[in-house]
Amino acid sequence: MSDLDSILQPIADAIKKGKKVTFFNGAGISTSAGIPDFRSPESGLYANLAKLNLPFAEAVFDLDFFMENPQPFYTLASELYPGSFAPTKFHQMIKLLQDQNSLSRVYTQNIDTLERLAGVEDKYIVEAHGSFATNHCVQCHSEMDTETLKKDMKENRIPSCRSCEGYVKPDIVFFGEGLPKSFFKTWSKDSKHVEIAIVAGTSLTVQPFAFLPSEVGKKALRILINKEKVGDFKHHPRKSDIIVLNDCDLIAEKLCGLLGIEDKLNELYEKGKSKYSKPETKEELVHDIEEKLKSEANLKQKEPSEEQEETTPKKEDKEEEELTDLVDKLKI
Ligand code: CNA
Repeated sequence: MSDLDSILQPIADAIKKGKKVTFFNGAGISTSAGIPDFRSPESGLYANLAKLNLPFAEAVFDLDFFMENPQPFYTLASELYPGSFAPTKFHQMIKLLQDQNSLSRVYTQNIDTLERLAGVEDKYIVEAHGSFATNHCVQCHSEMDTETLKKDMKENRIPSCRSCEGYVKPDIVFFGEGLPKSFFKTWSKDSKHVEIAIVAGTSLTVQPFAFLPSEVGKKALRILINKEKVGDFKHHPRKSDIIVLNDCDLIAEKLCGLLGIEDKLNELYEKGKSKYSKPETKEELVHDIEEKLKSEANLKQKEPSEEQEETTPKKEDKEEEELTDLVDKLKI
């Protein structure tokens, strides 16, 4: 048994005994999907924002700054927008724990929706810092649907409100904004009942989220999976804490190995990768096109009946949509 396995064994044992896991996730669980975190010294967003000409790094997510100049946010958003990133092994581990009834809740600071894309159900997820799923005008608060927002972004326009012309912003929480009410409501119910707390890929610097691990009951088993010691694990460690300074995906592999679900993890991960990732090589591209042609051939075999034709979207529309997706993928 490797050193890592023996460090992780108590977690696997607790899960096998029926204890449930509550996750506290940060940007570090998504870096292997290709989404930079904020604070990693060389690869993080804050280290690479020079091109946006910001007065200070956090300005890109600052509400007052956005109201004056939304361009830097939208430049960044066009790079980070969900759709072309696949869930990581860590996300898929969460899904597997859900499937075996070992998941209690997922508190995430991430706005990339990768937990959802991995198949974690809505009832388990608390997106503490919001997500790109909905959008509102910062002036009159009218909602803008995501297709309209994406169309504006694609055509290099700052999405603006069709009623008052104010700037529209996806409902991710900026500095200067409050967290969703659901976050506080769910946490007030959950905090005393956490059995296993896995804190992963976060610098634990953004409040109030950063407080959560310190608020779990003394009987809870707390685990930090991160590249560095952070927050309560650094300043007020508990005797039973497990601290693993390592890569999130590697730890997901190891823990799933100890739980006997490593094959399932690899299978889910490969499936997710082929569904969401941009092709990186010619071979992957050819594979994507072959898959598309296969599914088109299947569609042709199952020509809809007249009755169905009235209710289902037009085939040409669907084909155009699929083709647009493919063209997006080709932009590598
Ligand atoms: P952060 O402050 O950038 O910290 C990330 C932490 O993860 C650091 O301590 C890193 O050392 C660690 N880390 C990075 N990669 C790995 C890895 N592969 N394995 C283990 N540890 C790793 O990010 P936080 O989430 O703590 O900060 C909160 C902000 C970041 C939230 O408001 C988010 O909205 C925001 N954010 C989200 C995303 C996303 O949705 N993917 C991306 C960038 C920023």
